Amino acid sequence: MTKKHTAFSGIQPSGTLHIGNYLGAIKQWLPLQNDHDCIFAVVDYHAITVPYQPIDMRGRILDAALDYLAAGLDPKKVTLFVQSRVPEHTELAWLLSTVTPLSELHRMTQYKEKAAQYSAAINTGLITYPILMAADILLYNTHVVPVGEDQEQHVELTRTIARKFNKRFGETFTVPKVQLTEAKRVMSLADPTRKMSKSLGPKHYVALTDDEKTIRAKVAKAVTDIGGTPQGELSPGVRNLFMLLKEFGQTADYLRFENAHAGGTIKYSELKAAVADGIVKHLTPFQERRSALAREPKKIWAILEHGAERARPIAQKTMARVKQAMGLI
Ligand code: AQP
Repeated sequence: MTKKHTAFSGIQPSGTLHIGNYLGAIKQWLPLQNDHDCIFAVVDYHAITVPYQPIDMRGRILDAALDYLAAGLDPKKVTLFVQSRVPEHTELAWLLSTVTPLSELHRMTQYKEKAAQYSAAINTGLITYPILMAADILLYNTHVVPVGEDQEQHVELTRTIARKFNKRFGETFTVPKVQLTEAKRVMSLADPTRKMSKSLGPKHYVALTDDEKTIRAKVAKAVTDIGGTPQGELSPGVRNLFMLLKEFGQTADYLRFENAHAGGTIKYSELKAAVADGIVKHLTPFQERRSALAREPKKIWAILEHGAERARPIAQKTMARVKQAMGLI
């Protein structure tokens, strides 16, 4: 029997998950759980690289876990855990930092964006973040990393780190590959030239937990034509709405609006209504499952603890191999 390939991914408990996180990451985790060894983490150590309130953190971790489970991850099939419950993540990150060129970290787009966003509070963790992410991935002998496009550069760096380590200390790590979805970069509703992000603020995203009224209001206000779009091309906002319709709506509606756009008869208010209908229809059962799960927080913490117990021995085995390769044991 051939060994199953491993998939690893994570999401930061840095606020409400949104439809960008869902379409770019979580949606592709669902089929993977049937034919891969899946290890999915709530990466809390990553979330503390930007300002946050300690009192909120436990609740945010629980929220992220609820989102995973309500989206359809089956804890019997996948290993779900909180990153800080497996100390080998930070231990490996230190060892990997000794083979990671500092120049590579300075090149990372996410670092540059976050450093600009939090310019008054740039800490070292913000720049070493990709090394911790490489450790997250490499600890589990990961083959595929299903993420959104914004994380592609970090996975590329993980590959570089793995190759450098293998070259210097002998074959130790599996070199992982990134896996992207069709909706790999969902754009902000309020500023469609930027990626939909939790930290941009609520008007920029549709949260997985937004109620129908909020969803309709946010989509109705989505920016469409901003001028400067070349003739015959879709503006970033309209392209984003079409992508959302493709993901959440009916094919017949998509084709109808595509024709209307080509013929110059499209009404954006109608396009937005169809997009909102699709999102509401999709999120309603998700929110029902989430509410039911939220009634039993102890069960969710137990699932996460059980996941950490499953992850730990794999991580420990990798650490032993790494330390041996480096001459530390
Ligand atoms: N807009 C997006 N489109 C597609 N995929 C996305 N992802 C995030 N935004 C989009 C993917 O979701 C996964 C988890 O992301 P994360 O929470 O770990 O960090 P992030 O990429 O930094 O997400 P946010 O919303 O932008 O958070 P903040 O504002 O806190 O930084 C990843 O696979 C990511 O690619």
